[in-house]
Amino acid sequence: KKIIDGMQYGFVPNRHLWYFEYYTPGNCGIFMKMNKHLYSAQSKYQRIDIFETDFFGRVFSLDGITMTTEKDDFFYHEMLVHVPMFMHPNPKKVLVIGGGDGGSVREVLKHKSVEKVIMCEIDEMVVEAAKKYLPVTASKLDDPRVELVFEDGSQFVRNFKNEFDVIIIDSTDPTAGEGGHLFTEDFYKACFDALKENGTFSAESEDWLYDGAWLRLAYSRIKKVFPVTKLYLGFMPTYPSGMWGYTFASKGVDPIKDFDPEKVKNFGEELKYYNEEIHKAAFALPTFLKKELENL
Ligand code: AAT
Repeated sequence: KKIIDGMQYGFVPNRHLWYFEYYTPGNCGIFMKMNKHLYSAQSKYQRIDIFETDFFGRVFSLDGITMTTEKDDFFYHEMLVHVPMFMHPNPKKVLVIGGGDGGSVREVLKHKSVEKVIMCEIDEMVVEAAKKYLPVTASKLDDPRVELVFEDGSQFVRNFKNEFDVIIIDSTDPTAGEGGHLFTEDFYKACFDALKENGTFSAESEDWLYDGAWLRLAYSRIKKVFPVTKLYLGFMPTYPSGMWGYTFASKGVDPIKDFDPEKVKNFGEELKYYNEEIHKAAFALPTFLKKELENL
């Protein structure tokens, strides 16, 4: 009886493959039972894997770190994208840096005002693999409003001054691949310069529990550059600790005082995570985190 129950829940270790991701500093992590390996390659920048699981659907990982799963991709992409998008009065031109799976671009294009999105992803092989094996996430990468650029985003953004309405940093961890370039003060300054006067910005900023040092560093560096800088949080089941940090920044717009909930209520496009209550709630921080940020 026990063995049959075990098999039903997948607890028989030797009849399938397992994926393990080790969290910083290496003594805990997440594991998933894999059904099938779909794609595996070593690009110039990183190892790319896409596989199928019963529970999370298709999973995309870089250097053994989970980037996207079909089950919870909307938790992350909706929070990263809609907070800065709704804080802009009329976003027309948007720059996404990283985000090769296409999830952020898909969310940006839900905003009808958008005329052009440039996605600058360093690794062309990620985009090719996503188009082939992650159709749900990559669904809008062929949209005519999208321009794909394959370059280091930290350099690319320096080509622009006063150009974008919204800039979104959908980058890998600072310790992985080429992600570190997207966590420097210099880079954030270049983003500031590339944004128009009422421009808004968001950046994935890691988690407090395992990667707190990076969260604090990202936040404090962005704060040095932008007059308005606010950390916000969202649930993200398949990222370390499940509580994910994002930083909102702007040249003046305040994400709470200047927020118009009616815009979200009347949006007309399907959103599964983000709504007007979540927008406000996401900026409420637990005491320990609030205190830490006050001292930065
Ligand atoms: N939306 C999926 C989530 C990601 S993917 C981040 C992407 O950033 C990767 O495809 C990677 O190739 C790209 N990238 C890394 N460095 C650069 C760079 N310097 N310029 C442009 N693109 C870059 C992020 C998940 C967060 C991790 C959670 N632990």
